[in-house]
Parts: sequence; structure tokens; C-alpha cells
Amino acid sequence: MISECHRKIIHVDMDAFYAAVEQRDFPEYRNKPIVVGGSPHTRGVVATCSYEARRYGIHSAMPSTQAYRLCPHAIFIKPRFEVYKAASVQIRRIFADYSELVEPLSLDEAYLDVSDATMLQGSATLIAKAIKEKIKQQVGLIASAGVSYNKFLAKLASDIDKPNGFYLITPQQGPEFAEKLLISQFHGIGKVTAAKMQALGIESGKDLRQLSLLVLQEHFGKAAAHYYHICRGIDHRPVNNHRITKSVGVEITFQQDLTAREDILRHLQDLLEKALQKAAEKQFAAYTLTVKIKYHNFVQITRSKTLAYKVAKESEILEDLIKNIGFGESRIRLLGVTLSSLNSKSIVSAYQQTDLFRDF
Ligand code: DCP
Ligand code: MG
Repeated sequence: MISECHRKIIHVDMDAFYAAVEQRDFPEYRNKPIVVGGSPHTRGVVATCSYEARRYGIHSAMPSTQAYRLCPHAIFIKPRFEVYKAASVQIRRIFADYSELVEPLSLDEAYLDVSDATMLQGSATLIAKAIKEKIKQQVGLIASAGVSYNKFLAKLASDIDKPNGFYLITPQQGPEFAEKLLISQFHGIGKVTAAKMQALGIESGKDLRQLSLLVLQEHFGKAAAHYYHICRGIDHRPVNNHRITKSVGVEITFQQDLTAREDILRHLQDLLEKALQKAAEKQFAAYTLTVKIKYHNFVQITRSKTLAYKVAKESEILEDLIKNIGFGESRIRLLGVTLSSLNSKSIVSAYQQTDLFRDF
């Protein structure tokens, strides 16, 4: 077994992925602010945007009407998921040339464990650079890569020098890096936990290190050990090429049954927001949304949708999911929302259900 400090982990993340694919395929979009997903005057959210558009403050998950206000001359583009999926498949084939231990996190992002690699003198730096070059040559896209001795730091590293980035965090540098991070910069500490930490006077990794495991457990329960370790630059999570689907759910039973569609939708929105917070705390991106409705006579129905983009609170999926349910006279005693992540099989099936993308 290779000890934590002797592992070699690479995190690769494509730059402005969907937007970069569009700029690759349509030269007229190059060097221009482009926004993928949503449209200037309808509801919908930005899936991503080019780095030129980011200068105006536009970012993923922003309502597209707001993006339009920030940059009225931005070009809004309808996503072409099939093309992004094809690019993702090509990128994954390249990863497979360098390691058998590859854990894709989404279409544009993966961890590779290259601890046992013998090619390129077994150097994770040389391997990461070779992967970036191969992606550029074969797929025509730019990736950023981070190298370190665990997943937490490798992911942090890939973000440091973006776009077209490469960054190495050595075992000597790791603890100091983690110590200097602000709580908001810790990947895996969601907004709710961050606010809780700030209320306790914890602003940085250094502050977090002052607390014993016991005290952290009192405040943060099961997640405490992970927080205790990451602020010291320690993360034992293996690169896992057999990821299982993760999920979180929230539900509410009403004192008085609901009947009005707008009340039901409002409660579902609220539950979705809570579920998204939980998913953020647990560090997974949710692509599948399931709604559960239990009637006063305990009959229960569920409706589910898997998207090719992350579920966001502004999205219209909820309305869409319940649009064919006749509420009228039926009284509802319980509502629930479950979010789940993807395994690689469901990514493929999401892309086959193309009718789900008509919202765009
Ligand atoms: N995506 C999405 N909805 C979000 C976030 C992302 O649909 N809320 C999609 C579009 C992105 C892709 O996933 O292109 C990858 O997400 P990233 O977070 O890696 O963002 P980008 O690759 O676009 O930009 P960056 O250069 O910051 O990685
Ligand atoms: Mg990316």
C-alpha cells in the first residue's frame, strides 16, 4: 500500500468546457463573450460561458436574464450535448492511455492515480503535461491540470493556474496550502457549513486547525474527520473507478393537506433548495431530480428526470416534472425531493434522452 504522501494524483478539468467546444467548432465565436444555455429574455440558467464573458461577471448557474444585463452583446448559444459527450468520450480515452485508475467526476473532469505509472519516468508532472498536449492535439480543447499527493490538493491545484493551467503541490507544500485557504475556498465545505464555521470564528484553514477532532465532531458530526484532515492537507480518499450513485433527499409532511398547485410548487422549490445545499455539503453534483408526492390516502407517486447539466435551483425542471399531474381535488400530505449524481452508465442514458433538452 502506497502511503498518502507517496501517491501521485492528477486532476484534469477542461477550461470553459461547453463554450470551448462551441469556439472550436465555430471560429466566429472565438475571442467573443459567449454564453451556453438559457436565452436573454426567457427563464433559464447559464450552463457555462467563455472566459471573455467571465470578464463581465457572468458565471455558471446564473439566470440568463442577468447574464444578458451584464453583457448585452454576449452571444447566447443552445447547448449541443451530443457534441460535448463525444468530446468527453475522447478525453476519457486519452486518460485511459495513462492510468487504469481514472475517476470521472463529470463530463469534463477526472482524477487519475498515476502512483504506479512507469511511463515518462513515472513523473506525474510529465504525464499531466502529456495529457494536456494530447487533448489539445486530438480533441482541439484546452485542459487545466493539478498534481499532488491526494485528491483534495490535486483538485485545488487544477484551479490555481486556470485557464490552460498546470500546478503542482508537493507533499512539503500541502499543509501550508491548506492552512492558507479561506473556508469559502475549501472544496467540499458547502455554503451552509461555511456559514456555521464563520459563526464559530473559523475563517481559514489555519483557524480550522485550532479545533480538536472532538470539538469538530460536536459541531459537524460525521463530516468532522474529513474537515480535520483536509485543513492539514491530508485526504485518504482513493481514486475510485467504480463510483456509485450518491443521493440526498428531503421531505416534509404537512399538518394540513395541500391542494393548490402554487403551494405545492413553492414547497417543492424550497425542498429543492435544501436538497441542493445538502448535495453541496456532500460534494456531489446532482444530475437527477426525483419528486415524491404522497396523497392523503397514502397513495404515492414519483417523477424523475436525469439532465445532462447540473440541477440548479433556478431551473424549470420542477414545473416540468409536475405539469402532467392533475392536482385539482387531490389532497397532498407529503412532498419529497431527491437529488442524485451520475454514474457513467447514467451519463450515457441522459444523453440518449434528448427530449429532456428541449428547455434550451
Ligand atoms: N455545467 C452546467 N451547470 C453548472 C456548471 C457546469 O451545466 N452549474 C456544465 C457546463 C460546463 C461543464 O459542466 O462547461 C463543466 O463545468 P465546470 O465547472 O468545469 O466549468 P467549465 O469547464 O465551463 O469552466 P472552468 O474553466 O471554470 O472549468
Ligand atoms: Mg471545467
